Amino acid sequence: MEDKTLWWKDGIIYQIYPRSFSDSNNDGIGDLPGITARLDYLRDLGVDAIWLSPVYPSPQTDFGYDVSNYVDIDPMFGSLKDFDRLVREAHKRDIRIIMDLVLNHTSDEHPWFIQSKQSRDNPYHDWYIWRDPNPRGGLPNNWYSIFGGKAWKYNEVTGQYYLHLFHEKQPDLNWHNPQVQKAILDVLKFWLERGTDGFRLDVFNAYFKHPDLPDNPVKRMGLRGYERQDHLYDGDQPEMIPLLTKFRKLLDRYPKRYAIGETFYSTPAKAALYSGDDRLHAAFNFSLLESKWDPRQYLSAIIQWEKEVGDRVWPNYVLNNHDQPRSVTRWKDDPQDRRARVAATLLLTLRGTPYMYYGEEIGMRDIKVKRSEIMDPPGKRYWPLYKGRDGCRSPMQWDASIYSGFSKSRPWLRVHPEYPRRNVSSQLQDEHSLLSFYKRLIGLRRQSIVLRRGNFSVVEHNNPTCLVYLRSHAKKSNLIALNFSDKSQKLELELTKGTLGSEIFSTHPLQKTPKTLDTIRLEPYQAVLFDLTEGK
Ligand code: TEU
Ligand code: CA
Repeated sequence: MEDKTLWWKDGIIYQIYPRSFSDSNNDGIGDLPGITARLDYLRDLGVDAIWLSPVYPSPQTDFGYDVSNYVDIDPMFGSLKDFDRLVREAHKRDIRIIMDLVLNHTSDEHPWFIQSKQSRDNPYHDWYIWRDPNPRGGLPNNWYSIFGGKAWKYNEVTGQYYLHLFHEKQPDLNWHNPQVQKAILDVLKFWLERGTDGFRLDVFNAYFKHPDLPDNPVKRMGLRGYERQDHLYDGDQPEMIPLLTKFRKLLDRYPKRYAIGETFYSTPAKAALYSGDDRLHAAFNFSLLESKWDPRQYLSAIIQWEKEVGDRVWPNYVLNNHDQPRSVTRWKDDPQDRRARVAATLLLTLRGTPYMYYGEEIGMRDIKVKRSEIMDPPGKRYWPLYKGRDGCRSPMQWDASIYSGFSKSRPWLRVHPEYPRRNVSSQLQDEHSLLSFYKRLIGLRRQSIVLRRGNFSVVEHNNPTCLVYLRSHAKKSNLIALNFSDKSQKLELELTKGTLGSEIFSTHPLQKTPKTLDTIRLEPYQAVLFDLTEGK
């Protein structure tokens, strides 16, 4: 019997950026009823869970990552009733709902902070990180904000500075205060009781700062001040693990719940450290997202991750999210989505939970944003060296009608101009589209224990054009061969000499008859799966 509580091991998780997915009331901003109306699409695509970027009340300075109330829904997105309906309707379709919890900081408009800044003896004062000016009248230490400038903002009323690792409208919570911890555990409970299936924890490993707030060592060059420091004291403190254990104990009181952390300045080692039976189920490793279009880079990222997780931790893989340029835009030069297909095959045949980002399945590209149109705070600050994250957050391209069927009014960000050609509706009708490709691939993964649970092993090291690996489970194994180049390639593998293999999936027309795999010929950008089980 398969253990059904481990849905998150088998499942595919689809990230929705709610502002941009589907707008039900035509105010130009996506919302919860909009998402509910699209659930059949997501079920047919074959995803197992949706991660919703934040939908809580928020001044929207960082588009929801600045929360002013953790236990409600922003009217812009709907109501708690709409949320309950979304959960109900999703569950009917066997889709789970994962909420994004932004707990490193709140909005400065959160009632806790409004209290906190009133006076030094306000009961909420110690809920945030306050410091007197240093004796020479300057900032408490040398820390920077990731979004630009120093991490400290002066408050006249109390004569103190508060810490903000992100925007000054995102003050950092004081996790050393037990009352903060208790209040946040109550937030988790609130959503668990409402039937939420799990959480994505925003920059969780930054919650704790060293209690003495020492200066960070300064290092090499970098665009932002933040990048020119070694982050010894403003993240990854030892208090993190016991806190995660508390979170986990709470989650384990409810059946089948899951939590993944957004590892801030992630490395495979860090992501593995924070995951396990007594801490998070998973922590993000972004090494695929950070790899260049080179099979050796992808392979070494996978090998390193496999080594870190061993069989203690379950891996996860990400090609896209709301903070980085979309994969097809990063790779450039992919007019026929050939790279997109190779990468999709990789994502969906690796050992680990695949994460998808809305629109990835139709190959959405980033929009170009003019300076006057920039919405994202770090983009405003660093233009033109860094243009911010608006590019990957454009409205979902549903069909060829006005505003791509996302809304009947002008959306908050521009729709990508290629939407009349690239949209869900047209790709659903075309069996050769990227969307149809994703659906077939997801379908294959869903019914294959080898792909979902099998071991991973490398077949070819140091191949500059092809990525080749094996997935095996019990007596079954699949060989996966991906040609990253626009030339055909020939593989002569020790491992498959004299072995019979039958193609079970390919970007190219399937060769039905099994053949010996003494040499494997790959067409340009071909991705192919062989079943090695028969004929052995
Ligand atoms: O992101 C962490 C983060 O700061 C980076 O991914 C950042 O977006 C990148 O360096 C570009 O500046 C999380 C959320 O995913 C992000 O959307 C939020 O803005 C941030 O935390 C603050 O909550
Ligand atoms: Ca709306």
